[in-house]
Parts: sequence; C-alpha cells; structure tokens
Amino acid sequence: MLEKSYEIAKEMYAKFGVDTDAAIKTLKNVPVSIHCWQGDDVKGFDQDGPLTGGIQTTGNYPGSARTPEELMADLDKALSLCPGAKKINVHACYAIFADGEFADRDKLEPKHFAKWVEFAKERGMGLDFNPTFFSHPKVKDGLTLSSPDEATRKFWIEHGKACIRISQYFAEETGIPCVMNIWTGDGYKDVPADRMGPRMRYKEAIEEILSEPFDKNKVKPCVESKVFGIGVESFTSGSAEFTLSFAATHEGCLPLMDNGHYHPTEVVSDKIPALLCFFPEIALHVTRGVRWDSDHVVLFDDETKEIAKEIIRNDALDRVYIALDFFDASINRIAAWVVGTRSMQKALLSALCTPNAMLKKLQDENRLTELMVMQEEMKTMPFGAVWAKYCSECGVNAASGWYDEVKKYEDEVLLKR
Ligand code: RNT
Ligand code: ZN
Repeated sequence: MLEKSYEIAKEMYAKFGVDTDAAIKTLKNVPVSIHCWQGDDVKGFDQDGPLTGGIQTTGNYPGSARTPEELMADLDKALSLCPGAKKINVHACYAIFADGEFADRDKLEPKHFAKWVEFAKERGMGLDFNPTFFSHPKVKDGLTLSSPDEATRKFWIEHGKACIRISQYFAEETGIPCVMNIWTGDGYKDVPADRMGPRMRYKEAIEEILSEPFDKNKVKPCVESKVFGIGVESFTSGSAEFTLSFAATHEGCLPLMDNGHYHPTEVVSDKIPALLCFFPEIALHVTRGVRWDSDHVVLFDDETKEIAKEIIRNDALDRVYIALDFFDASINRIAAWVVGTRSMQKALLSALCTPNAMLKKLQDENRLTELMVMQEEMKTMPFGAVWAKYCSECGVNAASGWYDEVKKYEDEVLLKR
C-alpha cells in the first residue's frame, strides 16, 4: 500500500520535474533543533521560582518532567518518533548538578552539562545552547543585560561568558557546531523615559559576552529580537532593529528570528530572503503564535510551509539554523514535541517537493496567472505518500501509529508521576 501510493506520487511529481527520491534523501540530513524546554514547561532544574521574562505556559496536563532523568526519558520517546536528523537545544537553567552541588548562573561550567553531552553523543546528535536570562532572582526590575545596575549587568555578562565556554565545549564534544542564542526579556511595561540607554547597555553587554574567546566555526552566537512580552508591552531592549543591527555589525554573530516575535501581519518567511541577501548565516525559532506570542505547537500550516519554502528555494539549508520554540502545558508534552518537529520536517519535505525553478521562471517571465494556477495545483499533490515513505525509510511510524506509542507511555510512565 505504502509502496504503491509512493510510486504513484513519485510519478505525479516527476511530471513537474520534482524528484521525490532526491527530496527524501536531502531531508534525512537536515537537522531540526528540538528544544528541551517543551518537556517541563520551561521550568529547568536550577531554581524553583516562577517562569518570568514575559513568557508564559498555560495548562496543567499531567506528566511534566520533574528531573533530568525524566526529561531525558521523555525527550528520548519524542526523538524516537521523529524521523531524520535532530539536534537538542538546551537552556542554561537545565544544568545538572551532582548531589548537594550548586552553581549560580554566573558560575556554570561545562561539567554541569556533561550529562547532556553524553545524551547527545549517544544518539549522534549535536547540541545547541541558550543562556537563561530569566526566572532568576538576579533579574532586577525586569532587566538583566540592559539593567542600569552595574552589579546586575555584570552578573548576567558573566553568565553569558560562561555559556560561550559551555557552547564551545558542546561543539568540541559532539563535533557539530553549537548555536548559542542570546534572548532576554528585558523591557518595560509602560512608556519609558529612556529607550536608548537600555539599548546602549545591552549592546555593550553583548559585546562583552562575545569578547570571551571562541572558535567561530564551532560556536554560532545569535541575538533574538522580540517586539513585546507579557508585562513588557511598551518597550523591549532587544527590538527587531536593535538585534538586526547588532548582528549586522558584529562579525560571527547571527540574527535569530522567532516568528512569534513580530507584529501580527508581519511574516518571517518574507524576512528570511531579505536577511539572506546580507548575512552568511541566520537562525530561526519556529513557533506558532495564536493572536500573540503564545508559543503554540508548530503545525503543518501555511506560514510554516512558507518558511520552509524560503529556505529550500534559496538553496539555504546550510545557511539557516532551524530550531523549534514552543511550550504547551495543556496537552501531552511528548505529543507536542512530536507534532511540532514532524510539522517542520513535513514543511521542509513539501518545499523540497516543489518545482521551485519552474515557478521562479514563471515569475521572471511575468506569467503570473500561470504562477497562481501552478502554485494552487501543487497544494493538492499527493504529498502524504511522500511523507509516509520518508517516515518508513527513517524507521518511524507515519501518521497515527506514533500516537499509540505516546499514549502507552502516558499510561505507563507519565500518569504515574
Ligand atoms: C521568548 C523567546 C525565547 C524563549 C526561550 C525559552 O519569547 O522566544 O527564545 O522562548 O529562550
Ligand atoms: Zn524564541
């Protein structure tokens, strides 16, 4: 059945000049970076306080991971149900301490992440990293790197530097470059009197962090922008213009776009080719904002497909680092991981199964009616058969089969927590 439907799909795609075998082969090597923080609602292991920084999880679905062992077991379950290449994206608050040991964020060392390295290496995966500038008592008046208080800034700069060293360690251990993303929730709820001061301090603080020595081929520092957060509605230090200008003027620093972080009618898919005109490499947080930066699970929806198309048709798979960033506490967290990851992968495969050269030619020849007709035509191609073939080649259950495994794990493991 699977082979039969794939053969028919392959033939249909071939009529448009699309080689589905080649698409499948390509996708196998495209890593999607899976964020560890979906498994425990962004709690981490290094403190017990609430989630701050203007981000929020909602829901209390049972089974959230409480320990590193539980989180890794859950992540493993999710990984086993996602086809193709993956990376693991770790936040600094997921440091793993020995019994009785503790190190504050400014004192974190590679050894506190040795278990993550072991986890990644055993699975042949790379690691990405993020300093955690939130959910911590040293966030003063909602500010970290852009705080007017020097001691506060210093603490967070030291944290950033520690994270560079840990990122370098990740890259050296795994042999795969580590993307290190700097995002802070710094900002003001109401109209500030000084918008430039915080940004100048933020700029200088990031510069200090990046003065920590690292190998540019191994560590890829990024700056992530954001338009607003919950309780930080009027001003963010790391606005779009700020981070983009920072990355543009600091060699080796990449801009990171999170598609939940812009005004509602802006789309990151359109921004990708704009940035690719100027930056050798860029990074993404793929998420799904529903009415605000709600971090819903990524679906195989229009914008996810457009994002993937921009990466594929600009031949930029080796220039765009794709990471996921969502956190839903209202549904089974493993299913959330799997749906989000597979949706991104589906979008990439779908883009790889698009006759991009032919469509570009129609555009360049101003045959725009035909372009519309063809683009619509592609939407009803038998893509499901190609996806099913991809999953089967990667040894994972296509379609609904995978959920049975999640349900079994929920009954046997998650509900017993
Ligand atoms: C917040 C940013 C940021 C975080 C993670 C946990 O709006 O998107 O990337 O989601 O660092
Ligand atoms: Zn993000």
